[in-house]
Amino acid sequence: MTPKILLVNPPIYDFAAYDFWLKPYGMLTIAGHLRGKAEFKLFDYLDRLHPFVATQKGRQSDRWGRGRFFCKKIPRPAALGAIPRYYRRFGLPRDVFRSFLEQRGPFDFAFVQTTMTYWYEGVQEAIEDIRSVCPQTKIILGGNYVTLCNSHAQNLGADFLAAGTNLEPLWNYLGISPDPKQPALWEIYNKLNVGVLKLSDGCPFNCTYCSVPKVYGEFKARPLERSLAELELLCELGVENIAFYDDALLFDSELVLVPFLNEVLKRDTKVNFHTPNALNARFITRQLAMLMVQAGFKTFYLGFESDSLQWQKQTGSKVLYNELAQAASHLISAGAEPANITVYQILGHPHTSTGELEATMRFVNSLGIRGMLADFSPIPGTPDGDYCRKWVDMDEPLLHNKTAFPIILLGFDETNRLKDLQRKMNRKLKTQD
Ligand code: B12
Ligand code: SF4
Repeated sequence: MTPKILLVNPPIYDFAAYDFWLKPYGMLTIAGHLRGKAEFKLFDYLDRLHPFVATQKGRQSDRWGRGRFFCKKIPRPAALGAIPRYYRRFGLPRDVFRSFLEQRGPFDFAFVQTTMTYWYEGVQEAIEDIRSVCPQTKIILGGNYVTLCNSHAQNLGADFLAAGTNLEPLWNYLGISPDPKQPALWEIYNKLNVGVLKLSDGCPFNCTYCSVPKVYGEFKARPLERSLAELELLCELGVENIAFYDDALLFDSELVLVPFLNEVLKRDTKVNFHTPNALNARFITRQLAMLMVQAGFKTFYLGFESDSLQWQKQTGSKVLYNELAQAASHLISAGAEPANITVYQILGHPHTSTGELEATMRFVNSLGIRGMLADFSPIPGTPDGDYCRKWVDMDEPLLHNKTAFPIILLGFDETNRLKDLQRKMNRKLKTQD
């Protein structure tokens, strides 16, 4: 008999959350590998095209498909009690999920996506509801939280944890053999305007604040044919905006991104591409910038963190200030709108001084492009995350929260001052968003 599998993307409990092209891509990828071998149902609490959200005010998408989630204020959990900001639950209401379970259940398995380590409260809520309405269902968790906080995740009450990238134990548990040539299961959405692609896994760098090198190992390209089939599927479903979730989208571009984009142009595919997970400016040549703009890239997020050479050297030398300046100039000459080029600068990193951060902000501003403060989230198992045990209990994932950590390190007033300064600098650019 074909097994019945429920796919769940849980609600988010956090100080802030915004639909910045958020999709449960790991889970959809796994479900895609099982296409035709199971009967799937999806409940995505963060789906802003769900009929419930359509009835709410102010939830419409911007021109690139981003927007605000439905949310409710809730009390802060004890671990975050000292952070003076409102805490919220983002996503569809709990009773909408419970009636979905009553009407569509029972299920043999439930896959639950986990993402940020500090979002586990939403995962806990979803597990509780599945357990109470469909007690026979075997609950399977996978994704970042399970991989980085495995022993914590074991206490959440799931039946199976799919940690890391080796999926053999999962296929054995399900008793189904996968077809890895299949694209992600995007057709499970009733309505879709945003999609995600990932052309590669891993990253050749080894930044001291990042978990990717340890989790994914060496950089590897994904099969081009599968990515092109996935792009075609997304376009057939009416998707207009696609975000890349690659960690090193521009690495080995002659072998990975360039052939993909050449094919996009050859097929005359009309879609807007976005890079919320940051590009490495070092790899943006004049030619690559032109190809990206021509193929439909609309927003460019560049990972910079700091203009200090000392800081870069200490953390992995990802990118240097002159490389950022050159990339910005190539992108602008290629026709990218300066207002759509944004540079991430790390706020609340334990080795960055406030003076250094302000200098970085001024440098980025002098290039005529936008800066965005990327609040530092300490990640367990990374050198910088482990160093943060000096300030927080890293065994409590709520304390990896990106809003909380800079406040704990720098104080509330100083964090707000830096955020205001960034807003002022961006306003001065006199560019439109
Ligand atoms: C895309 C991405 C984002 C997106 C949002 C993604 C989302 N849907 O929410 C954006 C750009 C918005 C983002 C923002 C941030 N991110 Co981010 N992001 C990622 C990235 C690149 C992918 C996450 C993802 O979707 N993975 C799923 C897919 C793409 O992975 P996959 O390889 O196909 O999955 C395989 C397995 O893992 C498994 N699997 C995965 N999911 C599932 C689910 C099930 C059910 C099963 C069975 C299996 C399974 O199967 C797959 C096949 O092999 C990761 C790094 C990484 N490579 O994982 C960082 C990462 C999750 N982000 C991180 C960070 C630090 C951030 C920011 C804090 C950065 C900042 N300072 O602003 C913010 C936080 C945002 C917030 N609101 O709090 C950290 C984690 C932090 C933490 N404490 O958890 C990571 C790990 C990167 C890092 N530096 O180490 N991020
Ligand atoms: S370049 Fe980016 S993905 Fe790679 S290790 Fe550094 S922060 Fe992580």
